Amino acid sequence: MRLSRYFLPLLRNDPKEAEIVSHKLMLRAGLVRQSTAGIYSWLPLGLRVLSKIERIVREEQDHAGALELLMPTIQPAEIWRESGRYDVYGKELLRISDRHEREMLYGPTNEELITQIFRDSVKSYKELPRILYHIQWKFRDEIRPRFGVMRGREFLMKDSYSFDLTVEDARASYNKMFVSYLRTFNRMGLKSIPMAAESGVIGGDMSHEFIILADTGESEVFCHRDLLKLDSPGANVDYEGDLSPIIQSWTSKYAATSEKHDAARFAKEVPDADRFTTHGIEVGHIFFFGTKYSEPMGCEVQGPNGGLVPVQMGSYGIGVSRLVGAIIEASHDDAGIIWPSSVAPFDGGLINVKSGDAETDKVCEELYAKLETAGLSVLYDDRDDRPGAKFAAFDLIGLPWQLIVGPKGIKSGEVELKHRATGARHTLGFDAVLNRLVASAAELGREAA
Ligand code: 5CA
Repeated sequence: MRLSRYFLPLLRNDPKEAEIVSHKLMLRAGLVRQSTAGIYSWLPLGLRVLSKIERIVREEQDHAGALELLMPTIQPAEIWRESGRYDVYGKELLRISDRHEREMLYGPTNEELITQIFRDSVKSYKELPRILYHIQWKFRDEIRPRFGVMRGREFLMKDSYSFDLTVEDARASYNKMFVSYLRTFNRMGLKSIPMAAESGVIGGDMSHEFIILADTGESEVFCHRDLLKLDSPGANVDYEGDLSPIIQSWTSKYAATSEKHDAARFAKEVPDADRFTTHGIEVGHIFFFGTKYSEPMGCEVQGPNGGLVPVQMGSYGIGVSRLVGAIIEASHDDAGIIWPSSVAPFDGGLINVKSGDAETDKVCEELYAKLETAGLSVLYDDRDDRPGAKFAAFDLIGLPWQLIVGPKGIKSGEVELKHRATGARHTLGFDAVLNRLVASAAELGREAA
């Protein structure tokens, strides 16, 4: 993509309305613009990140055996009356009425709708277990939307729902989602720690929040240091096998957000040197709630003995749009964002230090064409601007590498490759730089597999 033809409105200064670093950087780097409180438009660069996150979430859901569908944003009030949540949900629920005065709502979550779909279609235990998911916009009329996309009113969520015959089977589904979450966040370059949680308005008696660590995160977290050293399950994890040893390794050590923190237990269970206190951001939340919805809504299947049994259910959410902010909180410096390669909007940037100089333009055009042909996505700064302004812009938007091409280097057949995360610079010949970048892209592809 040529920057001269792109839409990238950068801001020089920190916008006043932004309190936290990710919100500031998302506005400054031209990722989003606020439409009204807690509601954002995604500009081209931001949308590329959102789509990449969505893709990783989808791949890991599919890998765990979940099936994608798509439910609408608008739901009828009746099914929420059936579950009993229409009145309980309070002002966070955006209630709407259509031209026939029929009561509707903008979905804040989808337990009711998926339960309705399932009960109308599945009659026998032989069609269980199933996990269904979608990635869809939600609306919650938060009393205090803040921190940009981290706590929006309209936000993109991946929500999955599991259906099982027995509590034991439901636990196996829960474990599948648990493991897939560890993999999902790990692929985004994040350290996530599952923590026992309250289930609140969703209900149920088994629940974990997935918290990613970031010094600037909203919640205070307390955990055993050993959890930081645990590896995420590999791509070869067998989702049909027994996942409980993995769950065990992640849940046997102390970890709690301030809401559930028990200072006395922390002191007793965790030796002094292993106590770790930091901040974190909730990027996922999983729930097992048994028959909380299936019973009142009559979602029953014929069991092995012929009688009707309500299905055992769980739900599993990931804050897809929140993750864009959360990743920035976890990965930035004074100059701007540092995208992990797997979610970066472009693989890298190509900076023409002297646009308009025939020789420099020619080398840049050639490198650009070759990189694109090799399958890399490159943001090519072909604008007529000061080199300093270009460097600052690329540090701000945080692509993993910058290829800097100027007349001086060209004379000796060389260009400079800057690694955004470390600041390391290498001077390389044209072919060497191409080989290196193509090899690193291939490496990333292998990691994802
Ligand atoms: N039905 C369940 C699971 S599908 C549910 O709604 N869970 S939740 O309320 O915990 O939301 C799931 C995830 O969505 C959260 O972990 C969080 O990452 C994200 N999320 C929740 N509220 C917001 C919000 N206001 N803005 C941005 N992301 C949010």
